[in-house]
Amino acid sequence: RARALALSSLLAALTVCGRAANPAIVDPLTADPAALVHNGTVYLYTGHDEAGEKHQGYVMKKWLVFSSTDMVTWKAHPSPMSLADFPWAKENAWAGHVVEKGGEFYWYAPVSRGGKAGFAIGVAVADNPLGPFKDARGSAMITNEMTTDVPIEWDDIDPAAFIDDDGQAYLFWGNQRCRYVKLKANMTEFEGEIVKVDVPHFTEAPWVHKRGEIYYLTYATGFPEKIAYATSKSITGPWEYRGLLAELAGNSNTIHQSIITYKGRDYFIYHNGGTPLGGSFRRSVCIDYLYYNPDGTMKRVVQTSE
Ligand code: FUB
Repeated sequence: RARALALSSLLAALTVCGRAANPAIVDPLTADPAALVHNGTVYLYTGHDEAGEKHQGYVMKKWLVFSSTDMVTWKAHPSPMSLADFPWAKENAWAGHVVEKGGEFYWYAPVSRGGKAGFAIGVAVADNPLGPFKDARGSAMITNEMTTDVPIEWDDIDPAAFIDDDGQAYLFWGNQRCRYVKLKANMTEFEGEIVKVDVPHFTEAPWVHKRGEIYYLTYATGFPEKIAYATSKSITGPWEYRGLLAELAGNSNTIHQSIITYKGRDYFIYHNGGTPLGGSFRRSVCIDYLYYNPDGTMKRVVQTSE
């Protein structure tokens, strides 16, 4: 019995990997956080940076999920989805986003189909936030062929879903150009035109949230990236540029933010290259507080290490 108890505490310790400092998760290496608050728990979906210390380029084959009820202690769960779950994908399990609708969890994920086919965005579904998630369509929902005005293979990445107060869901995404499209009620198909979003100096990583009557569109700008934001009275715009929200992330060209409110506090969740062997391709999730001004604008995020 003593041995069994020791083993179970060892297993418990192995699955708890958060800490009250930044980076908040140091092992495994995690990137592109997308947080979801559901039934009193925060689910943190991330990519997994697998590049070796000297490797210059992303090596990302699966996604990870962690959960917390205090934003400090993060429990690691088995990987809920990998490239293999999208048979039409070849590589690059990049920045995804999970939302809940009608008791189902929809994970919008960009993956590369290889070569000129470029990136595409698929959607997987699960009946609980920890998965396992299964390809909901058997094919990509958004493809490079639909957005030929930006002649690069990686412009259809970084999906961010948003469900408005009337239940209508939207998918935002993009690199170099931000776009959105309305989703059908089934969440796995879109309807209507793909619309270009007019915000300045857009690099990638859109994230949309609403607070009170104000819609916020935060996104990466420049390269190395900072985070800028715009506000609107409507999810469909027009968007008013509001300036920078966050500066460069330490030792990483990208920062990829996620914003949530949890237990009365606002959080800015992002990644940096802050572990001893970290860098742009070996990133780690960080968490800092986010503060609003009385007029609804956001204060510049102070990135902390402790
Ligand atoms: O992790 C791969 C890419 O790096 C993401 O899609 C971008 O947002 C940037 O974080």
